[in-house]
Amino acid sequence: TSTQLPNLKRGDYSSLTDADVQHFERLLGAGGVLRDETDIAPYNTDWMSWYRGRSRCVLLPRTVEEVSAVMKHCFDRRLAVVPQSGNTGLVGASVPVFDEIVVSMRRLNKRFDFDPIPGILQCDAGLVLEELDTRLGEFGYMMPLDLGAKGSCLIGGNVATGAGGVRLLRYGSLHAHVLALEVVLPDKDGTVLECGPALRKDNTGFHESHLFIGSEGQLGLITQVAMTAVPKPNSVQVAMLGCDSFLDCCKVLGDAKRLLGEILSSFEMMDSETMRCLKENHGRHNVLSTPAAFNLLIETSGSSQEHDQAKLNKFLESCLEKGLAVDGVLATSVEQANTFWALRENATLALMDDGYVFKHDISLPLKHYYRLTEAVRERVGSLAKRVITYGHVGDGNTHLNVTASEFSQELYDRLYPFVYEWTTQHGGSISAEHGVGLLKKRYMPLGKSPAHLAQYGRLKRFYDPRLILNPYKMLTM
Ligand code: FAD
Ligand code: S2G
Ligand code: ZN
Repeated sequence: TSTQLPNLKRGDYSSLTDADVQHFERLLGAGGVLRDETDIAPYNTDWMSWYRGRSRCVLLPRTVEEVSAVMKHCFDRRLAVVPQSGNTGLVGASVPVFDEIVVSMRRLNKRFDFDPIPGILQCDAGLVLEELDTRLGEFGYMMPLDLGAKGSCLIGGNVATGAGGVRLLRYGSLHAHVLALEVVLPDKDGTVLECGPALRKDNTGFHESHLFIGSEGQLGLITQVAMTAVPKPNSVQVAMLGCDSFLDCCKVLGDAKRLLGEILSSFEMMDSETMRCLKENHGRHNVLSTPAAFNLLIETSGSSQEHDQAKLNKFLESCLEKGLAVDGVLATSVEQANTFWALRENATLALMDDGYVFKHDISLPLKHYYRLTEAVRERVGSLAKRVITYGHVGDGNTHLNVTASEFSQELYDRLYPFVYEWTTQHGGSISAEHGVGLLKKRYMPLGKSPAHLAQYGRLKRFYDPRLILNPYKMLTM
């Protein structure tokens, strides 16, 4: 792979035997065990094709009992395991490094229980995010998170990565919505851990469900999720605004929070390089007639079309009158609103047509948000084809992406560790929502004390005493 693999050597895990395979086939039935190289290939490679593992066995359990029996056997035999859901992760955390067994959750997708009075969902971890959103729509509800991978990612994977996305600004993170999890532990019994009842309030323990949010398959296999859904808004309005400076974007955000208040639901940004890439690679044109250095996508979600449209119109006019924006347009139809969102959602795909992409998912204090882009642009110069930045400005999450026609060690060395050192030196986090995985493992110590890292190591060993879950990633132990 062209992404630098830290010089890893295979741990002292057992190798798969025919006896193991027969045992798994007895547990899961023939359809639950993949051994054919072609069938296994998509489970060995991540979405970005940065990493390629050499797993010789993919298991697809259908029930928590099957997951438990599998983990009991893997513990007994000290077989390394990679939990996998939609395999849309962007840090190399969902695929094997060597011959780890992949335990795919995609067949654990039967249970869907929703109580529309409290708005509480209890479901199998293997349900696709978009399917959940659609099914909740029948009750006038929706999922509190939305991301470009919604058609493939599974809710168990979303919880395991602590996924953010474009609704976080309004509805908060998964920590605000997960009420309880069922998790299978990698121990001698394949313990099924019930992390609490599905209640809005339960103050009787250490709230360990939160430990598994963002745990990246390190601590246990999430098999059931209980979480709150949110009422589907009657009125969704979308506007695009063009700003000449990032400082103006920040002022617009401040005004949006004040003037749009409770109906503000998304505040995304695409810089001019992103718009150029969308046009050149995907033929998608900016909807603003005056091209701007920063293109904001602002969405409101409320209960009254008339009220919300008036509010958003008034807001746009105010930004233009104050000179904070050079151009602005309010979508007048759902189709037009979808065109605006298509710009933001296609940024990821459009930049991949450039060739090799160095991706970033970083949180920064807003005053530094775009300074990172400027510092990287200056540092890499003509080594990069493009330095483009889009992201969830509303919650300080930048997706700085650097493209080149192919992987270049020289460009890699100019970028790393510079990008992550700059980030932590400016009070940021090296991962805002995608996690750490393999991609950022070596930078985990940045901004974290040895005591902090040692604590993570103790927690890991407490839940995974034989270190069989998702080895080689995230933790520097
Ligand atoms: P996988 O990729 O299969 O697994 C992710 C991690 O979770 C791995 O470490 C895996 O071992 C672990 N895991 C998976 N299932 C379980 C389980 N049941 N129990 C325990 N561990 C498990 N992410 C965002 O946060 N915001 C975005 O806006 C966003 N946009 C994206 C857009 C595109 C086009 C793509 C390709 C990805 C995007 N992502 C985004 C990244 C990715 O979609 C998320 O990280 C998502 O939550 C991964 O879910 P998944 O089901 O694909 O999990
Ligand atoms: C997004 C995922 C893709 C990317 O689009 O919000 O989280 O390009 C990202 O990093
Ligand atoms: Zn994102």
